[in-house]
Amino acid sequence: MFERILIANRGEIALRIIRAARELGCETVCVFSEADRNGPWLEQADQAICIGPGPSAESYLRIDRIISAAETSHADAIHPGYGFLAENAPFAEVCRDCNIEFIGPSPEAMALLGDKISCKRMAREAGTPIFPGSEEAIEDPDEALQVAREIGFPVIVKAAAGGGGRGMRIARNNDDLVEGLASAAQEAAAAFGNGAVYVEKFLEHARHVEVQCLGDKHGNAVHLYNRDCTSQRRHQKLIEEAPAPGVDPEIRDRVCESAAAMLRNARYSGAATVEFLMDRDQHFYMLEVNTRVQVEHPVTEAVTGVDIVKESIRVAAGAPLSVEQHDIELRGHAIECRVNAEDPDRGFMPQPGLVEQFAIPGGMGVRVDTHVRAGYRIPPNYDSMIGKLIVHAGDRTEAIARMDSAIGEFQIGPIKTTLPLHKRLIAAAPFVEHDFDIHWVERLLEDAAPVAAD
Ligand code: MV4
Repeated sequence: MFERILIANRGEIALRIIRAARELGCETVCVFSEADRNGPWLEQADQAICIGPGPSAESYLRIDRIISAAETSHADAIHPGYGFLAENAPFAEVCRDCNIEFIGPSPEAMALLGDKISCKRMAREAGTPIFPGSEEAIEDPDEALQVAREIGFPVIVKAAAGGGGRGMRIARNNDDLVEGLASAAQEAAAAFGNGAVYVEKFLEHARHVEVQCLGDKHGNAVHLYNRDCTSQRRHQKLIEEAPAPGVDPEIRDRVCESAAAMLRNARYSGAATVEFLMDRDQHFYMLEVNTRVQVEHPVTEAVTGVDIVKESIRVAAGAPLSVEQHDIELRGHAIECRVNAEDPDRGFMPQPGLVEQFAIPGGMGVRVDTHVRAGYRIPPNYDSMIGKLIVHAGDRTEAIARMDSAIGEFQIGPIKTTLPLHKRLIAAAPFVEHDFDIHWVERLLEDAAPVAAD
């Protein structure tokens, strides 16, 4: 096992990694920016090293400073968490060159799955369902038009290096397609330094269902079943749950096993999530693979009992997975609400500033992952997520009731948060009946009056 892990992240995920590392007997080193000088999570680390000013580009994204901090503190591993450098293959490569274990996949596996064209090829080979479309990068408009003739409109142009909704264009006719191809390629070249694009069938009404997987360095890969992340706004997830409701067990098992097979073929080590869209008839289509631990990992931990962060550290240290596929069973239902310091009544405007009141809910099946406490000042520099409220119960109906009760207990002020919106969302008919799609929250926000203050 590692002696000392450097955590190249901040906030709730830094705290989550500190807890896992401590349980495994590892010391922890946190790097932090000047804006995070008073971050409560830093008190829990064995050491904290300032690596620069508030802007991420001058601190949490500075590979040179993070590596220097690891070397001076004699850290033998780096956990990247999510965001920042978590899916940066060159960073994983620098770690390897410096003899520091990157807690995550090899740079090769990360690059293979990070490129959506090669990722789709891996899926095809593993029998993971994908959208019909081009198998390689599209070189000219005629190729794109030929693909569209074969699969039919609407189609979507996507950047091989894109993700999270960037570099996409929907095309409903030939003119759209020729235009979208050029603009997507141009945007991708500027944003990612890689202008490669591909074309696939576009699905209008879908649910976002993803499969949590874990791999080790001994050729093993398992899945921890699925999650539904359909409740989102502008590609920002709001509510996640496990398992995904309304998926027949036989279909679920087949898709989950195909996701694990894909990672096994990629010789993948660490935590990964294979994302899918699911249509009304439970047809699945792979979108992309996230090569990191995700924000929503706790709902899977709740229903499987597997500590995903501890497992990610253990496999990086060379241990085999502590679970085999047949050990992993689903128990009950879990829901997570992301608590963002944002005002839903004002276009989700971020609400940095002093948190004066912060009383968290508790009780059976209630988990709060947060780095915040009363007296903490939210810096304006970073993501607005200040915590996650996760509930676990016997079934989905009981989990919704438990979430409603827990939201009622949560008191945060004077800053505005997404909690009052969550209370409304979990009570709304489309959510209760899981008769929803990826646009349902945006539709509800357009239709309804502003959220009342709590
Ligand atoms: C799609 C799609 C429909 N058809 N691909 C958006 C983010 C990126 N991960 C892929 N995305 C989509 N890809 C095909 N072929 C619709 C989306 C999409 C979406 C996907 C998941 C969650 C929210 C979304 C919101 C808008 C569009």
